Amino acid sequence: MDRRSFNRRMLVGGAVAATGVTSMSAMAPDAVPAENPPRTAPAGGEVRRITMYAEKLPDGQLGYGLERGGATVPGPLIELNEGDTLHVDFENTTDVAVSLHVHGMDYEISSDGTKHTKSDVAPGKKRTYTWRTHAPGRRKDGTWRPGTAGYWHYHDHVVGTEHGTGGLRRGLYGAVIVRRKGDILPDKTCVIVFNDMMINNKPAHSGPDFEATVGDRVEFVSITHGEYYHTFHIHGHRWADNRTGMLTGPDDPSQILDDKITGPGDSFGFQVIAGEGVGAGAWMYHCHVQSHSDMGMVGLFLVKKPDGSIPEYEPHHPREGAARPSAGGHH
Ligand SMILES: [Cu+2]
Repeated sequence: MDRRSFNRRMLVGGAVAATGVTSMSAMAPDAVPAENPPRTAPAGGEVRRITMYAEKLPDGQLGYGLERGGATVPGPLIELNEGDTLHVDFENTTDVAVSLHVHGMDYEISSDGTKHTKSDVAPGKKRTYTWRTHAPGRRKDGTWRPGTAGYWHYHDHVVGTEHGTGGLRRGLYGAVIVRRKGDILPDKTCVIVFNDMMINNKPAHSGPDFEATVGDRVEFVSITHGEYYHTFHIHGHRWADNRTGMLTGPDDPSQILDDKITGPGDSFGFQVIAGEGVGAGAWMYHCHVQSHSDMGMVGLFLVKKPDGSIPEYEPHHPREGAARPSAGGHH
């Protein structure tokens, strides 16, 4: 026990005598042994290699995928641990030059994914992009160097314009999560990209919806692209405005939010326990800019009871995974 939590327990203990509550219930939450501790991220340091394809989708959108014919919008979720290196063997199967540009990682200029550095990929060609990550630590001059851990994203930087405006518009984007040793791992991750007036490039008023069962630890990654600012809001659930979206303990001063402003290029993430304190339901998430929500920037977080039912819910549009004109997938 460090000095800070020791002092806290002492203070709480003092209050016990005054109020007469039992010492167990008054104990600082971090002092109570966890009954069923969640899985946590291991230390990084691995060198990994994946193949990624840029493809044209049947509806004219563009997507990234980990196998031929498997491209989705958003692209595949990439998860790393601080210290990992990722080599992405990238193949462009489309008829325009495409690139892979990432936020937050350490990479040499040759992996920038931009036209002026000639790190884009012509139609039919291949290129390897290398992303590195690192744990936090002290620099030689004594200042603190932050680690790579965070909710980041990758996208095209060359289709349409030298900023990839056309590629982003057509779906060339995805999420990267870098975890720190000890970070709590979720049961599932949902990636939600506000891109102009669309969510994950789906038509207005058509989700995407995400499913979970009460008690699941669900991670949300919010990414924004395009021309507008948005506000990400979810009903019935809250998060902490810090790196992981979760409080580290009773003294973590991070603000608790259920709505966050987000602009082009931004990303953040958080975890919730589905239905915690509120139960099952079709919990809406949406952009809270009123005209944007009215225009259909809305989806559902479908939290089921253990028996699979969702109270007060009548599906009014195709469920996630159901046949739709768009071939885009999501997590
Ligand atoms: Cu909006």
